Amino acid sequence: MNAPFRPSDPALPRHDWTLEEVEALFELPFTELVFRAAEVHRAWFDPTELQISQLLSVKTGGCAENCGYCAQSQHFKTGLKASKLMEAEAVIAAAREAKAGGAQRFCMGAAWRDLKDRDLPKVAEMISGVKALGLETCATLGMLTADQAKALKAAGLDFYNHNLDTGPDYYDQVVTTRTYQERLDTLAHVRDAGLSTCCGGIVGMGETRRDRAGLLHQLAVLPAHPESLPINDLMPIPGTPLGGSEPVDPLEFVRMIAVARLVCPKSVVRIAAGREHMSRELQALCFLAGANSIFVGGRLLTTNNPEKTADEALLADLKMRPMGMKVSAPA
Ligand code: SAM
Ligand code: DTB
Ligand code: SF4
Repeated sequence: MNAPFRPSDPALPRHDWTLEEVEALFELPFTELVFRAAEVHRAWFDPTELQISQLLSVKTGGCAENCGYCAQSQHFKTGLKASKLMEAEAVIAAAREAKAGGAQRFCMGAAWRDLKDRDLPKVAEMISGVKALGLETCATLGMLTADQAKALKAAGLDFYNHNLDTGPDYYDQVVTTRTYQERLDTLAHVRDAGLSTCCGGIVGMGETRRDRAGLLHQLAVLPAHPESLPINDLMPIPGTPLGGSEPVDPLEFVRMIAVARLVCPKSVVRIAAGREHMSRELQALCFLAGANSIFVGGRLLTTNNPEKTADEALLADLKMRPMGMKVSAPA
């Protein structure tokens, strides 16, 4: 049998990318970049399909970290009301509703610097309850130890989200209460526990194109590319240091998606936060450039997301459908 790809095929995953190579992709003419990304997208995925996730903030606000973009940091006055960890039953009820609304994966987010062992039993109960509904499970709970990652896996967790957020050179402009290396360490525990990784970042925080390339380079040289790669367009939060950031050019956002697709060809690339302020045309261009996942439901963690009806109309108009759903036979 013939090998499906030549060794030099651009669709083959590589882990030896240099930062200069990633930067050079950003510099391609736009049409060339999007075309290349669309070709690679088709090598691994059906480009008419989208993975559908839904978020729930299971513990909101009061976080000890000082991430300059975040509504939930206790370092900034954002007017957000903090709340305690939700009861598992309420989380499972929300997941049931998300599933009925078409979500395939349910992602539980907590505003924690790190997971405390005392919270593990309740979190494990949520995860196993959501899993039992037949949903994929994802959690984002801050830093984990190796043992905590294993315990989450044993509870039925499929994905762990832990973003690198930006390139290593810009990181300390965004957050100073933790290091890049600490993020990488948690990602290693996640991989070692056999969990799938969800890891990406944010654009629109005043970073340069080199910083954006720096983030994607870091993801591309990980021992395993993240199974899920979320690209967030900053949701500016008044009261945070980055609340007044200049919005990033929408074409630059498309470039970010296309380069992510090229350097991590088998990753599911998500347009994560920011669709609320994106046109349908921009989203369609992102799907062409290799994005194949979205968050649905009118709410992300503390900010808004397009309403279900708007997304249903977008998918219908683009003739796209949820990943893995059978196309019905013509009558
Ligand atoms: N506390 C955990 C952590 O930081 O890993 C989990 C929750 S945190 C809110 C998850 C991710 O959401 C962040 O890493 C960041 O990439 C993204 N995020 C947070 N606030 C955002 C904003 N205002 N706009 C865009 N993305 C944001
Ligand atoms: C990710 O990359 N984006 C999501 C999820 N992973 C946890 C979070 C987006 C948060 C947007 C701002 C908010 O709603 O507070
Ligand atoms: Fe805390 Fe996560 Fe927000 Fe940073 S991004 S302040 S760690 S909730």
